Amino acid sequence: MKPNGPVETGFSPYKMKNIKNTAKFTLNLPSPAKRYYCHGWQSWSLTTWQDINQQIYPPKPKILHPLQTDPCYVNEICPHGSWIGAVEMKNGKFFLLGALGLDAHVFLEENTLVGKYENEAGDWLVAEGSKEDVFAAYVTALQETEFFEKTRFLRAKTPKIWCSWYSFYTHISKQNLSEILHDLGDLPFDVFQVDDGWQRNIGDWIPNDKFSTGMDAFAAQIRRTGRTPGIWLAPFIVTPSSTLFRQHPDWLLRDEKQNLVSAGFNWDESLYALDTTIPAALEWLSALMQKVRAWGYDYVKLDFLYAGALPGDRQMSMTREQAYRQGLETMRNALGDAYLLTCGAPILPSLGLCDGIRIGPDVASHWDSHRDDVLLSNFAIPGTRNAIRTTVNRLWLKPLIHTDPDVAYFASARNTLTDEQAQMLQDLALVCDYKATSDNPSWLHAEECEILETFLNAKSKSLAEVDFSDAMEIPNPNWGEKMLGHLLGWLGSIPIVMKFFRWLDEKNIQAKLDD
Ligand code: 9PG
Repeated sequence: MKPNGPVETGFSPYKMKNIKNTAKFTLNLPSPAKRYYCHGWQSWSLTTWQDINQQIYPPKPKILHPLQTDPCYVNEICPHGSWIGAVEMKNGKFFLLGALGLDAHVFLEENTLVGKYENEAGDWLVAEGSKEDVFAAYVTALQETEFFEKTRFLRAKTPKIWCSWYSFYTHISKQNLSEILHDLGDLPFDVFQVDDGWQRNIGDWIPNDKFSTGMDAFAAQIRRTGRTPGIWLAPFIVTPSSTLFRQHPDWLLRDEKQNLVSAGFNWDESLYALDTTIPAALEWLSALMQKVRAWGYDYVKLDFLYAGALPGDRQMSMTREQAYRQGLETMRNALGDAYLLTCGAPILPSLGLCDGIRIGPDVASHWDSHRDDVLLSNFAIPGTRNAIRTTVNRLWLKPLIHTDPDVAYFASARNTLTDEQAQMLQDLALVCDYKATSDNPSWLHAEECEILETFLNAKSKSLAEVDFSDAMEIPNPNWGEKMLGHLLGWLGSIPIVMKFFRWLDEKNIQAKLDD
């Protein structure tokens, strides 16, 4: 890495400039900026316009850092983000510095935008102008990179999806999903997607007892209703209780001391990652994707993909995002012409290899949470306001890839969103032009069912038509809340406490299902 790259000072002469092969690029701003655009690393990571006078604290608990942020930069104090940084100046003008390669990060240090590649040198785009101009310039420059040699994956149409997650969570079975399949009637969904809950374990991608007749039989059942079968997997994650973990400890990502690299905590377990530079692991990934295609699934949601790009000491020498891309490309090739939706996925390294990408955290049947927002500063955790905020701030990606904002809600039962909040989420789907819901049709009143049908047939909306400002703010904790947050964050990093919170969530889900 060069110790010091070229330094650009002052305003124009350029409106847009390509900088070639530079490890560190510094752009001196003509005056202090008003707001900074922080771009999160993966689907769920916070993406927001940060007021220069506002501090955004690292999210808590720490145990979730690898799962929600780029753990390499989580403790940076200055405003920063992955691959791209932009500033809004007091005169209303914007400057943008964006990487045109992988493994890059941008920082605002006083009055300078600093872009750094982690290992090698790479290209940058600098743009100056209106907000629309600078993001459009970045999109155009990205389209000219090697990511887009494979443009065959930008399909003309986005599918309309019924997804099992936000009504059943892991409580799916052949029986309850068969009922939904029936109850959906003539509603114009293209895809019926089975989410988390069908598999034996995270790593053991074979059907569990709730799908004892096999995933191929269930795909055939979906197909008979005229819909495309969809399925969820988290192929880069391995949990300690899985058979894969026991059989292939040599496939797991390790650090320099040969300790396992944490990929966070979920499903009541520690998460670990596959090293996607290991040929045998790649073969396994390829065979897994061929298997789900052979079962009959033509829409595949690959989740928790960030695990493939965590920092670690990989078997073959390549950067972490190159390793991720190699793993994803292997699966893409094995999936053939199936629709591939990536989720929990690093944004830039996924471009060109998938059809769609989730561009925000999960929605939830609630708007916000004092615990998560104010005490824990965690804006990547499931919550409708968090989902809208990050998704709206990533809409510039739309010309590059299908942008999935997650599902919209139509049922007022088992849901605490106000009509306006539910409407905002529906409008977001129309702005993204990506429509999905998990609503159980039997929870919908006749009028809600009509609204759902109208939504599925509606044409897309432009960003200018909808006011998302209620979702944009980042709440600021006071001193007492910060202290309480530290205590809660510390407690939350103890697995048993996490398990307790999860037990509470589960009780809540069960109560809704029994209702
Ligand atoms: C299945 C789910 C759904 C969902 C995905 C993903 O921050 N978190 O702890 C966190 C947990 C789960 C999660 C996202 C974030 O959800 O986005 O649509 O498929 O997995 O387990």
